[in-house]
Amino acid sequence: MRTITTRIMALCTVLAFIGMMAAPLATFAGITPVEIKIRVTEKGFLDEKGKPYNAKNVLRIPNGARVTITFVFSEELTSLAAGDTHQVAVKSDKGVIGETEKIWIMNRQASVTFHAGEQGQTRYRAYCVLDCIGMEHLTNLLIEVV
Ligand SMILES: [Cu+2]
Repeated sequence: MRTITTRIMALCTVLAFIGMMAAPLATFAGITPVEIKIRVTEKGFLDEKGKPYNAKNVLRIPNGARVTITFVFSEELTSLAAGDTHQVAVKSDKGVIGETEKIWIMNRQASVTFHAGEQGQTRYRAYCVLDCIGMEHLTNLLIEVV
């Protein structure tokens, strides 16, 4: 009888241990990766509906998620900027965490992937690193971890 009790207790201990180990894993895996597309134009960074990102329209990303931001070259063909090239860097308070390839009419999109909130970061910003038409509107895409 005593042996059975001991075995049950041992089993409970093992199960409790597995539970403790599994809980953080489940939480981590439970956060769905986020994919966001952002249009890059001489007028600035726009969301998929064409609405500009600015101080009032901040891009929000969920804490802990693996985030991929795809920057899409979206200059109008009638504009001089159609011949332009952009390249977007993403920066946290600690420095640059990623940079896209160059995007232009023949290579229209490129992505940056990172973990939102890594190392306690609460915000990021993105900007074009090239001298382009409209560069003054491509200096400050605000990204907030929520
Ligand atoms: Cu640019």
